[in-house]
Amino acid sequence: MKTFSLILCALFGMSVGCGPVPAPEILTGEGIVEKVVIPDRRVVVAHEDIPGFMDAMTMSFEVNKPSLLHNLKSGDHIRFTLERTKLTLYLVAVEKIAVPTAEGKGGSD
Ligand SMILES: [Cu+2]
Repeated sequence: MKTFSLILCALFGMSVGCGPVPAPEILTGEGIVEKVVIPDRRVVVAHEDIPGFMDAMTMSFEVNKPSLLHNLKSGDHIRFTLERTKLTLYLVAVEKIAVPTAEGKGGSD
């Protein structure tokens, strides 16, 4: 099968276990921000299932750019993008998503 895999490498030149630096796998998920830890470049997220990767859980993600954390706070509902390699897992993009609140009365602060 080695030959077969080499042929795939030649044809596609990507992550079939041949290149020195395999392309990262891109995954997306959704969740609720529990905590933002700026000094550690981390955000703790209660995330939903990430199909093919993880079940729903609360965990900490390292971001590749600290600026990704600037607009986040506890309670934000987010959609995020992860870049995963054999050795690393980084959160590389995040956007807030609006969540319709069941009891939203447009409260006045
Ligand atoms: Cu997880």
